[in-house]
Amino acid sequence: MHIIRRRGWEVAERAVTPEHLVLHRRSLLAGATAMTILPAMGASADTPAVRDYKPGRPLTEEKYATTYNNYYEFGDSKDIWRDAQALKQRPWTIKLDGMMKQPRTIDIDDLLKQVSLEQRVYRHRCVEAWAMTVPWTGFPLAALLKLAEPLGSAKYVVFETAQDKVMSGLDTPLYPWPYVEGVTIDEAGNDLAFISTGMYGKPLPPQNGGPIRLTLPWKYGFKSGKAIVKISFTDKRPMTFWEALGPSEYGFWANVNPAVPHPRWSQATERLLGSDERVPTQIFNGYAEQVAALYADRKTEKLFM
Ligand SMILES: Nc1nc2c(c(=O)[nH]1)N[C@H]1C(S)=C(S)[C@@H](COP(=O)(O)O)O[C@H]1N2
Ligand SMILES: [Mo]
Repeated sequence: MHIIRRRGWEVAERAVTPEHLVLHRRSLLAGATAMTILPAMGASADTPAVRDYKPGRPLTEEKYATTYNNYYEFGDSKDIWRDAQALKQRPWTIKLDGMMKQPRTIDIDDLLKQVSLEQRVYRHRCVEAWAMTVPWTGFPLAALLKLAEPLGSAKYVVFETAQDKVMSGLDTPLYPWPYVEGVTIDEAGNDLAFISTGMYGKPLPPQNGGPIRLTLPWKYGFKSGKAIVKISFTDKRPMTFWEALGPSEYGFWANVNPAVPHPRWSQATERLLGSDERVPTQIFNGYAEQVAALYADRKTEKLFM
């Protein structure tokens, strides 16, 4: 059974879901479940209760979220979605290694059997000052930590993403491939930290990071690595792809903050994909209540770049 859990940070369903998505919601969710978990299961998805959370934004239309992408492995244009279809989504394995109880490689479908899927509507804020609001399907990163059993001495979780022959961008030697991102163990355990395997009630499209990506809604989008192939536990802070490229522009923490401009542009507002509307950017992308405590003892770090 596919249970949709709703919590305080989620945006009220009615406020964010265009009519046609509400109507097809049950079948879409059933579809995603069938594709990723139990092929024989019937459509038993519960329609979630509509609760009166603070007003959200409209969901970004699927056609915009799936055709305007950042995915440097496929090049530095936003128009990579066709090329990304060449990335095979199965078989797919993820190597778990480093400071953990039993390093191993797991098949994505075995992993999916060991977690319960849920849907979360999150705002996504790219450091380039565009934003989208997406219904993701997936599971909490905390559930993966529980399976992996990191040692008490591990302080960071590092995500390495795919390098495949269909990715023409890998030929650009300018970039420090592979794409690597990381968070602290505490950040990884926060309730908001999510692993996405679906979007809009369907399997995650390759251009959005299928078959499996990170989703960290309070950080700039580049922290959310696509097409994860390796997850490591370490006591050393990793050098990440964007920090290696431009340490004065992209740091390790990369928490969203409208008051801290990028060296080359303001972060005060953001453009909503699919419209020309600009809206104010919020600290921690509006998720301060859930994540601010993570940084209480880190006041001397460059938390917002
Ligand atoms: N492997 C990989 N992951 C990546 C990127 C990338 O270039 N390669 N770009 C990041 C950036 S900058 C953003 S804004 C988001 C974009 O996700 P979307 O295309 O699903 O909107 O993916 C992030 N994850
Ligand atoms: Mo981004």
